[in-house]
Amino acid sequence: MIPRDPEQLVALAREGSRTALARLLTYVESSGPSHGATAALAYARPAPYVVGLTGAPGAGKSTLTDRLISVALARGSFDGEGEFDQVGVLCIDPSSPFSGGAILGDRIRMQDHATNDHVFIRSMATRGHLGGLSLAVPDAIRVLGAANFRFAMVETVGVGQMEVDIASAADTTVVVTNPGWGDAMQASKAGLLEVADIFVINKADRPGVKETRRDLEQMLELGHHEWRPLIVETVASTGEGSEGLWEAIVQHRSYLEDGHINEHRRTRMRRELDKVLSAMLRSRVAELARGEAYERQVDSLLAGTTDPYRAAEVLLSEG
Ligand SMILES: Nc1nc2c(ncn2[C@@H]2O[C@H](COP(=O)(O)OP(=O)(O)O)[C@@H](O)[C@H]2O)c(=O)[nH]1
Ligand SMILES: [Mg+2]
Repeated sequence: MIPRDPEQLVALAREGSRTALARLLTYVESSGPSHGATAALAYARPAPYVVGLTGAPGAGKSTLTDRLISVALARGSFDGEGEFDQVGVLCIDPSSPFSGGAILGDRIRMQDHATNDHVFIRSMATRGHLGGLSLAVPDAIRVLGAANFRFAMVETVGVGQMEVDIASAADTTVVVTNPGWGDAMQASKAGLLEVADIFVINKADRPGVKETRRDLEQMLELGHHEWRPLIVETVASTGEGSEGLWEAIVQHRSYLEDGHINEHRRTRMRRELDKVLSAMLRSRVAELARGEAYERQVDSLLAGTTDPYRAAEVLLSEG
C-alpha cells in the first residue's frame, strides 16, 4: 500500500518509487490539503537543472526531447560535473484541461523511454490548482528535485503567454522552430525571442534552413543580449544534431554557472512568488465578495454614502 502522507511519499520517491513520485505530483497539481505539505518538503531540497522546450505544435519538441533523453543518459553529467543517472520529463499542454490527444501522442512517441527505469515521463494537467499550470509546473519541478532528479526537461505545447511563462521557468530555454518563411517571425511575435537561450531549427532536412537562420540572426541583432542565444540545427527524426544541441545546453549551463545562475534563479523565484501572491490575493478577493460585509458596502455604494475606494479599504481592514 502506498501511503498518503507527503513525508512518507518523499522518502519513498527518494528510494526510487515512481508510484510515490506520481502521487506527489498529483498533490501539486491539485489544491487539496496535501499541496502545502508537499511544497514545503519539495522546496527544502535542491532543484534539478531544467531545460524547457517550447515552440509551435508539430515543430518536433517531443521527438527532440526523446533524443535529448538518450544523449543525457549516455553522458550522465553536464560536461563532467553534476552527475545524474535519471531524467525527468514533464509534458505540459495548457490548452487541454486533462491529458488530450497531443499528450497521448507524446506518450507513444516516448514509449522507448517510458519503460526505462532511468526515465520518468509525466503529462501534467491542472486540477483546480490555485494558479493553474504556471504555478503547478515549478512545484512539480521541485518535487522531481526532492525525488533526487538532478536533470529535468519540460515540454510545453503551443506558443501562448502561459507556454512562454512555463518554458522560461527553466534554467535553459530552448525554442524549437522549423525552416520556412515566417517561422522566425512567428517566434518573435509570440515573445519567444526574449526568452530563448537556444534556438533549434528542427526539420533541418527540409529546405529553407539558411533563410530561417538568417532571419533569426537578424532578429537577434536587434535585441540586447548578455548571453547571445545559440542557433542549432537538428533533424530530430534521425537524431542528427542532438549531440550538438546537448553541447549548446552544456555551454549555456556553464555560462550560468559562471556567475549568472544566482541572479537568474533570483529573478525566477521573484516571478514565482509574485504569481503565488497574486493567486492568493485573487482568491482572498473572491472570498470577500461572498461575504455579507461586501453586500453592505454595495448597498452603501448604491445609496451614495460611500465610494469604491473607501468601501475597498473598509473591507480589507475588516477582514
Ligand atoms: N522531416 C522531419 N520530421 C520531423 C523531424 N522532427 C520531428 N518530425 C516529425 O514531425 C512531427 C511532429 O513531431 P513532434 O515531436 O510530435 O512535435 P511537437 O508537437 O513539437 O512535440 C512528427 O511526425 C515527427 O516525426 C525532423 O527533424 N524532420
Ligand atoms: Mg509534443
